[in-house]
Amino acid sequence: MMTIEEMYEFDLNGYIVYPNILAQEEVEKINTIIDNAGVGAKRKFSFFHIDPYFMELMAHPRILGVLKVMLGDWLRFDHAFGMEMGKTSPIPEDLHAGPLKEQRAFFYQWSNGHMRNGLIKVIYALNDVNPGDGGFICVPGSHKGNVNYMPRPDYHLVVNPTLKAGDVLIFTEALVHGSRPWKAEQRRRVLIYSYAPGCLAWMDDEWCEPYRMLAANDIQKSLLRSPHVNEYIENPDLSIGRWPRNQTRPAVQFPRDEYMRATEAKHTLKNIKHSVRQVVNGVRNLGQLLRG
Ligand SMILES: O=C(O)CCC(=O)C(=O)O
Repeated sequence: MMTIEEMYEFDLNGYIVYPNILAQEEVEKINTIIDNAGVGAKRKFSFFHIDPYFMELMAHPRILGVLKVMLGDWLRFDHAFGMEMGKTSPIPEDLHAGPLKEQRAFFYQWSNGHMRNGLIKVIYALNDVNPGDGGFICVPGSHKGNVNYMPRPDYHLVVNPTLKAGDVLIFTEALVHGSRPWKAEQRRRVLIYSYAPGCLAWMDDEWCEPYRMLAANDIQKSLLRSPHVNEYIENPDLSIGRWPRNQTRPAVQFPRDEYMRATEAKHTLKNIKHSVRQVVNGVRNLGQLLRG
């Protein structure tokens, strides 16, 4: 659900911040998972394979309520990635997207009293963003622009929204947006989940394929379905992923592909190395104890 004030704000700006969606303990938990998995050191990183928590986040009930208003009940998950930046990271300053780019796939429209978007991105902030820190930037209102002009990142109308760790910033890809180099001492880390109307895809469907086997419930499975039009009846009473009465969901076997096998092998190797290190340390400590 979105309140009328939230819809007004999103319609005006093309983005909206929902504060405190994640509690501080959840933020700490996510940061610890990412630190322990050692994936966050890259500027852009994948995270679904490291912990089931990230699938739960894909189907965050409060955020899904908002997405249903923005994309319709038949919405689907499209792709996700994490981003990490430090003060010295070589981040090129950029602005991209907008309603006139990419074959106009990033549309923002209203019809029949409903809002519709071609692609929505949900940014989970995992640290505070104070004024001037950098990170996400955008041109508010540009999702409704009609003039084919891409401003430079230092353009006077560009904003760099401030956030608290645990806040969620949702924007339409029709918004002209991008990144600014990170200036704060503390590193920047975000998780970005993208969603599309059920019949559309931005990313090649193969992207979701390895993750389908990780879905733990019907809502997660349904969000990971491939893009298609179906005889799904838009009905606000149906929760996402529920199929209309008299229609049963086909049983789909999600194949384990090379990616998942490679990921699992990498993790098994890491665990073995960890166990070996523990044994070596144990033997070393025992030796010291016996000698001392
Ligand atoms: O958060 C950022 O730094 C930019 C994200 C972005 O440009 C995107 O998701 O398309």
